[in-house]
Amino acid sequence: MARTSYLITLGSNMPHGRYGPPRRVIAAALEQLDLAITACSPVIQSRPIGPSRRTYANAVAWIETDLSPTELIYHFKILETAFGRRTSQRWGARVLDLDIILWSGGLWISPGLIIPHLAFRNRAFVIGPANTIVPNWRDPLSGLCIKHMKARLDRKRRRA
Ligand code: PH2
Ligand code: MG
Ligand code: MG
Repeated sequence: MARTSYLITLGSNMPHGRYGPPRRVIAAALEQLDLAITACSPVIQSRPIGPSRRTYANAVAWIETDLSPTELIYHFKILETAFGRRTSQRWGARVLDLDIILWSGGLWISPGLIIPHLAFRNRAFVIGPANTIVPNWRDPLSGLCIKHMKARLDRKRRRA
């Protein structure tokens, strides 16, 4: 596949024996991804969404690679396992979670993988960091740019 851009998220809410707390896990994963990272957001701390009660470290990266979505997600699963991720339970606590949010190819649907990521538009821990590196990246489904989603989330939060 020709050079392709991906927007990915990194998440961690469990420490790693060697790398340490979640924010260090994210830094180590970025080093070990072995992909061309065009831009990376700061690592933020975020309150867990879902049943796990442990605080997350999250970051967003823009990467470029010749890998297809299927190949890239396979690469991610291998790295997650190498970092000691055990649970594949939905939303369970995890040492490392790597997800594809958007890619330059528009819509992608295959067994087990849908891009754009189904839930990213309302997740402040994705939209906030993404807005620092790719505010103009447009979601092919809603037609909104990241910066529009950020403004919408901020408005919602102010009303709450
Ligand atoms: N990931 C989840 C579920 N909940 N909450 C935060 N704050 N950050 C995450 O990365 C996250 C989550 C499922 O992958
Ligand atoms: Mg996830
Ligand atoms: Mg995942």
